[in-house]
Amino acid sequence: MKKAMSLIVVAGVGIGALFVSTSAAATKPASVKVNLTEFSIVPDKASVKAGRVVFRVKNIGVETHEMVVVAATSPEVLPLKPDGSVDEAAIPQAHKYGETGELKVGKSKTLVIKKKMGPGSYVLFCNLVEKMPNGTTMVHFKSGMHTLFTVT
Ligand SMILES: [Cu+2]
Repeated sequence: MKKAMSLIVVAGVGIGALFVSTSAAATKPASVKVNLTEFSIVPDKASVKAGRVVFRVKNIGVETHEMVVVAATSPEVLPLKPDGSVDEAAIPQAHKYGETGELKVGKSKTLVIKKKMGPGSYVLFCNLVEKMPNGTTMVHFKSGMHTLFTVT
């Protein structure tokens, strides 16, 4: 009887250890480095496995930029404002995954996506609209500052 008890305890510890190591692997987020410049968004990998994702975003350009993450099949399907920037208010909350906010030249930000990213297509984009001294605007999204990102 005593022997049987200790066997059960050992088995229990074994299962516990297995569970801990499996869940640790599952919660370790995928890490993606992203460079922002005029006018492109360049991740160091085009896809990651589904789950937690962390974007390490750096502005290597000469102007302020940002990065917004939304679920979408392509940049072309995103709703636009008349000026050609993305109408973020028209994107369902469920499709929004986070954003860095404005990053000045040379600045970095670690964007931890709070929701798990499921398999599918996402668009990373900069939605800044600059007012130029001559009164015109420079719309970063319209200038091509977006890229498709895949979660498998
Ligand atoms: Cu930008």
